[in-house]
Amino acid sequence: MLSNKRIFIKIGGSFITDKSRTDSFKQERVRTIARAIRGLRSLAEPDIVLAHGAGAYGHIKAKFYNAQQGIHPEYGWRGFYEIRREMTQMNLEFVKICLEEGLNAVTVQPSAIITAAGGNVISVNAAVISRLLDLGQIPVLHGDIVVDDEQGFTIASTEDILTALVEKMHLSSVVMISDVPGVLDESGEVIPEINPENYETVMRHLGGAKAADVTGGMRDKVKQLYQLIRSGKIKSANIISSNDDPEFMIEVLTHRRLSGTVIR
Ligand code: IP8
Repeated sequence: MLSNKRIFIKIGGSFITDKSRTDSFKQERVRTIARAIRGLRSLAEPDIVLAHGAGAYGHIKAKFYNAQQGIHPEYGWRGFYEIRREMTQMNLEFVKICLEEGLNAVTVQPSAIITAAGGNVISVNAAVISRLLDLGQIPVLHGDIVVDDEQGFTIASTEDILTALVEKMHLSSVVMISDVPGVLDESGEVIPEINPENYETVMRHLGGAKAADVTGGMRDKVKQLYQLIRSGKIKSANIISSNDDPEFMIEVLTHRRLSGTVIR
């Protein structure tokens, strides 16, 4: 059974879109995970904060407008508007499926509760997220473009948001659902555990992301999750993939079946 009661589940953007093509939302993948989460809630009733990456919707435009650096010398704020619109559209598709599958999912728009400075998230207002959890709802977050005190705007990845969020509220565990079955070693095998003994070696061989990804791909995820674990802010972190079977996902999420990479 679950050892933790408040889980942050991120569904990777590359898992639910094809990052090399715009408008490539993979509905059935979201549906499987939504069914698994509904099953999980009926079994163990954990609080869940659900999040999704930007995938093809945010990353392609973020790269084009160099949006991490803020106001563009030629395009000004256009990147901000377009990326906000893309993320709204993607999130709408995502939440629609969650609702169809019976999840009480409510979006909390990250750009309305987050500020950054110099490209780094500096504040998050977690009040509404906490309140929704207390009321038994599932807040939905996503990577976003956010206002930045120094450069107009910047990109906040889902992991940046998570890192800021744990300063404001208790989250016991994190599960990241990826397009790969876990963190892979040089020969393509899943690394079952990342801990202080092998962390440096793993980081050395983890490169950047495939396709358009402005927020650093797997290397950045492992780094941020490892820091959260080592600082004691979260107790467990898993990077897994999903198949088409919600029952399989429920077993993985309830730790009855081992899968992917655990970070300790
Ligand atoms: O997919 C990136 O979020 P991520 C957000 O969680 C944008 O890294 C808008 C590119």
